[in-house]
Amino acid sequence: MFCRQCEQTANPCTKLGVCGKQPDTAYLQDLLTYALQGLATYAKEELKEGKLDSKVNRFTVEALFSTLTNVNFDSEAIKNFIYEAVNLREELKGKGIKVQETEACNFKPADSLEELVKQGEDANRKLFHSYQNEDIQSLKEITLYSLRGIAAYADHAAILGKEDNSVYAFIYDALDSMQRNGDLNFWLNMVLKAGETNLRAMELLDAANTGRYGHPVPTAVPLGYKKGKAIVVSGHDLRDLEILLKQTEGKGIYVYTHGEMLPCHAYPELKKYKHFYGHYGTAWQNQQKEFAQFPGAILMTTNCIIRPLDSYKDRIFTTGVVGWPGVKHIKDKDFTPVIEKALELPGFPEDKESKTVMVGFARNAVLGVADKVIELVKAGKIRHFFLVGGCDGAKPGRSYYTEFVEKAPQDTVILTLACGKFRFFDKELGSIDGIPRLLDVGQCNDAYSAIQIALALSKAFNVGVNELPLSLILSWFEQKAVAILTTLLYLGIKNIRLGPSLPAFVSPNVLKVLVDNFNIKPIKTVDEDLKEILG
Ligand code: FSO
Ligand code: SF4
Repeated sequence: MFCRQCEQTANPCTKLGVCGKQPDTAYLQDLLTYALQGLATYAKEELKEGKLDSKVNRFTVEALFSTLTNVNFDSEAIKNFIYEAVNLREELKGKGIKVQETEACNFKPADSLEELVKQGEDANRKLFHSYQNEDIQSLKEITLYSLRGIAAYADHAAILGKEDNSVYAFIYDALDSMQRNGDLNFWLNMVLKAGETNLRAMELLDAANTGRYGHPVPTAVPLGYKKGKAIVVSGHDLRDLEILLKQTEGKGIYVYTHGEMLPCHAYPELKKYKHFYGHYGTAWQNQQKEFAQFPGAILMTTNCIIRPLDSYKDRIFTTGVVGWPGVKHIKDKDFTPVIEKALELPGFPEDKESKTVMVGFARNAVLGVADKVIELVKAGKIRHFFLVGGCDGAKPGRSYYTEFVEKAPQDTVILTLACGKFRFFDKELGSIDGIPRLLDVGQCNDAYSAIQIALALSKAFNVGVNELPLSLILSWFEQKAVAILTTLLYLGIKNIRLGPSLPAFVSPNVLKVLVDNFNIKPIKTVDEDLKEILG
């Protein structure tokens, strides 16, 4: 196998993914990507004509989402996606659409899993080793990983009924182009187009979430628990959580969030459920320890799942595009097996009171106090804003982000989002004239909200975003973060500090372009970076 799509890669992962992905599954995911390229060639034309069945759009984003880091480790599930991609391609072909065919247009999947894996080895060569130029390869990979991130956002939005053909059109175009010869400029443009498309996908998701569940409102979330039966929900999917809350109502079960589900407590239409109690645990990479101690059932709605330990393998469930071999998958959103499991298990023996954390500072809440914030900036009471956000992970270098927040001066405000916040989410940072110094904007899926806050501030101060007293201190791990990064580049945002290490798929020349044009910098030490930013 050859995989270097995430931050924890062994650069590349070749024998077994650091994430736990087996070589066979990795090859099948490569084959799926290849099959999707063949499908895209036809879907692209059919969409242009306005004749494409929406099932192809939905299928494509789900299939791409399944190849994102820490989503689907189940070879059987990936195999089914491959067959379905080819079926859909043949269906479109049968309509007589004229296309300029590529090899992938005629790919025939083998019958056995073993043979498919062999075909996957070939697909891997095509995807990662058949290039003349490492810079074009680098840009193609940035595009592919962004597509996976865009697909994740588009899938979440579509689940709640928000779609836009421009997003699908780009996905098909990029997948199709990957098999053709584009020069460096072509691929540089493609990366920026990915950023533009991702902005649209995130906008759709923001509209979907706030349209259905209301705008998040500042909310205190308990980190303790209540005596009684329990289910913990992880991942990112608000709809799954809503369905589970409805199905558990009146059953004597408390529902808790884990990881990226924490911000769900701030949505009016979710927080209204009395048995939606609090937050359990921290970020994804701590799940083995935390789930082992949780006395109830566990539901994974999206990334990031890691190898379930035997101690909880029989009480963890997956749904949506998530999969782990041998773990019970809920297909139809009937969560009865999860509920029955929770009722069988002991639950928490007694209440545990503990501190609370504040969530719900998404764009509507923050912009609601914009006048006050602007006043405080003008009065010199707020000197600077930092957006300390992004993914968490296991590497020791990630303590930089905790230290950064601890050392940020008292007259600065920290905006945060995504699972990286668990390194400091329960710190008491105080407030500045009633404005909390730590503002949780939401999930990584809410990056759109943070962008809107920055754009509104730049309008209020009548300066460009790059001239605002705002610095972006980002941590990345997987492909949603890659997509967000391309969006920031598309918006012309400069001086981003990125860590804990730079992506392995960015070639030295591509990095130079990013540094020269956008002044992207790797994180240094907290003291050096703070000194450089604040002068
Ligand atoms: Fe974290 Fe995982 Fe949300 Fe990522 S849970 S690391 S960017 O997949 O999705 O922030
Ligand atoms: Fe390695 Fe990351 Fe790929 Fe997993 S997703 S195999 S850890 S590069």
